Amino acid sequence: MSSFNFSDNLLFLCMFCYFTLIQKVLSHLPLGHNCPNTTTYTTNSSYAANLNSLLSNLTSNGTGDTGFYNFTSGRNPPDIAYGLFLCRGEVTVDDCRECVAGASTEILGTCPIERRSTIWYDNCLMRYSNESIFSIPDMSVVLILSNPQNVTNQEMFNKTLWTLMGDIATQASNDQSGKKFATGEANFTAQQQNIFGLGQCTPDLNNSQCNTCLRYGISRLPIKQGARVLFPSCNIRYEMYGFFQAVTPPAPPSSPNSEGKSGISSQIIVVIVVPIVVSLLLIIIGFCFLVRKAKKKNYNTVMEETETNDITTVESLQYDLTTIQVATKSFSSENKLGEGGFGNVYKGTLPRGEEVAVKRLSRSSGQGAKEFKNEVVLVAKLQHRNLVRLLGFCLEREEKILLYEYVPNRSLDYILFGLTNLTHF
Ligand SMILES: *[C@@H]1O[C@H](CO)[C@@H](O)[C@H](O)[C@H]1NC(C)=O
Ligand SMILES: *[C@@H]1O[C@H](CO)[C@@H](O)[C@H](O)[C@H]1NC(C)=O
Ligand SMILES: *[C@@H]1O[C@H](CO)[C@@H](O)[C@H](O)[C@H]1NC(C)=O
Ligand SMILES: *[C@@H]1O[C@H](CO)[C@@H](O)[C@H](O)[C@H]1NC(C)=O
Ligand SMILES: *[C@@H]1O[C@H](CO)[C@@H](O)[C@H](O)[C@H]1NC(C)=O
Ligand SMILES: *[C@@H]1O[C@H](CO)[C@@H](O)[C@H](O)[C@H]1NC(C)=O
Ligand SMILES: *[C@@H]1O[C@H](CO)[C@@H](O)[C@H](O)[C@H]1NC(C)=O
Ligand SMILES: *[C@@H]1O[C@H](CO)[C@@H](O)[C@H](O)[C@H]1NC(C)=O
Ligand SMILES: *[C@@H]1O[C@H](CO)[C@@H](O)[C@H](O)[C@H]1NC(C)=O
Ligand SMILES: CC(=O)N[C@H]1CO[C@H](CO)[C@@H](O)[C@@H]1O
Repeated sequence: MSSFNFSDNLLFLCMFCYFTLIQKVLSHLPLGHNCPNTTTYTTNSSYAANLNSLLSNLTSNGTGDTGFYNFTSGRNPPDIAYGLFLCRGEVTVDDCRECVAGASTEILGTCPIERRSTIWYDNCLMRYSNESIFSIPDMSVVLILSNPQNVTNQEMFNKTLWTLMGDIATQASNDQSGKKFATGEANFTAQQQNIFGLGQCTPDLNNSQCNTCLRYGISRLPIKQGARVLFPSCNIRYEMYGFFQAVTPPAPPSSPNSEGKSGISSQIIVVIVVPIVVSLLLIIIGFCFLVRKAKKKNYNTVMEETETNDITTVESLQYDLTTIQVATKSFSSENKLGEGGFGNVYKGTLPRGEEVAVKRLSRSSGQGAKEFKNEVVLVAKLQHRNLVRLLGFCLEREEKILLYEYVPNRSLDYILFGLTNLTHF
């Protein structure tokens, strides 16, 4: 039995073509940023000069093994720039440095004239201000990201989650290593799944400030299959998989079916069918996009208000590269299902046992990370029962990866039939 057939490959190919039409190159993607436009400076002011020197000092000192560094640039009060970065507790020195370097350029691109800015990444946080920000807990803005999937037994899940996150808050705020960082894991017996949690404060906060910040974050946590709450001074996160590097997720079960390696069988079919299917898909996806726009109020747009000014909420379809590497046994040839001009497809098993098809786009693709992500979110929302479901994506270290539902036996007819059906929805 072929475990992965032509039509699946074709669909990946088409999705990919669609992405390439719209996108350009970018590398690492911020989770969010905040910079109130009420605090602007002019580009030839001495604040600007101090800020530049601050950012280059932060970047050049991004090797500290605590993953945290604060710096003050300038002497004359109105123009002093205060800044810091914080890397996620367990990321390597290299990843930290890379993230900080990226952040220091991105933050000036995103917030070119604001005196006070914060930018959040998966691996790090960077912020600066014209007012001292050290040893002062700042929860004035919050970025909340959550997985759109609901949990089954919400009440029980919440109970387990609160216990776990409470322990993490206590641990992180009393962290003897000075990092103010803790991770933890709890069994959610109702689903026989583990919940993995993380909490971290900027280490300039004292224990009680850190604890207060983390607990405020916990009170803002959405109850979903994963969520993050990010403040300038602390952040918390939980997922149903081991997303931090300190914990290795359970080894994927040994996969016996590695025989189905034949992907595209006939070049002629490709030449004829691909353009047809691509155009069909483009038309249909474009159509769906219009439909979606028209029916927008039926989709839960995830913007939320807080008592403070700015808040952004984004649905998190993003998977960690580590998770995907574990799922595919580091893209082993044993897990390979097929290959095409745009990249290879692997079978993977997520920590919770879910089987997925992992499309690893080739590096030369010239994709725009931001557009890539937007499109993924869009396509994921346009799920249709006859289309291979897009589950998520990964954008990390030059990797662009799409995760699809794993469907062992699906014929081209089935997909074509599904597509024609789609026009009636
Ligand atoms: C600041 O942003 C708000 C909304 O985000 C906008 O209405 C306002 O015009 C902006 N002000 C300036 C000076 O750009
Ligand atoms: C920081 O900038 C804001 C807006 O420009 C200003 O109102 C505030 O007084 C400044 N703070 C200091 C300490 O200079
Ligand atoms: C730069 O500074 C000069 C004087 O210091 C000022 O006249 C000029 O308007 C400034 N330019 C900008 C773009 O702020
Ligand atoms: C660090 O900041 C100081 C001023 O505070 C500046 O003189 C120096 O050039 C900066 N270092 C780098 C690498 O930019
Ligand atoms: C870093 O922050 C501490 C307070 O937490 C402060 O005492 C120190 O001066 C800061 N360092 C720099 C270089 O600004
Ligand atoms: C999650 O549950 C809420 C109601 O509690 C519902 O409105 C929403 O559609 C559900 N979302 C998903 C993705 O199932
Ligand atoms: C979760 O539990 C906490 C404490 O038990 C409670 O304060 C909170 O409202 C609960 N959240 C939800 C969504 O049920
Ligand atoms: C979760 O349960 C499994 C077996 O049921 C056990 O091996 C594991 O240690 C438990 N983990 C925690 C954090 O309790
Ligand atoms: C932490 O800092 C706050 C404000 O700076 C202070 O009121 C509090 O006493 C400090 N707590 C400890 C345990 O040092
Ligand atoms: C504490 C520390 O390592 N500071 C260094 C930050 O970077 C500047 C410029 O490279 C050095 O001069 C500091 O010694």
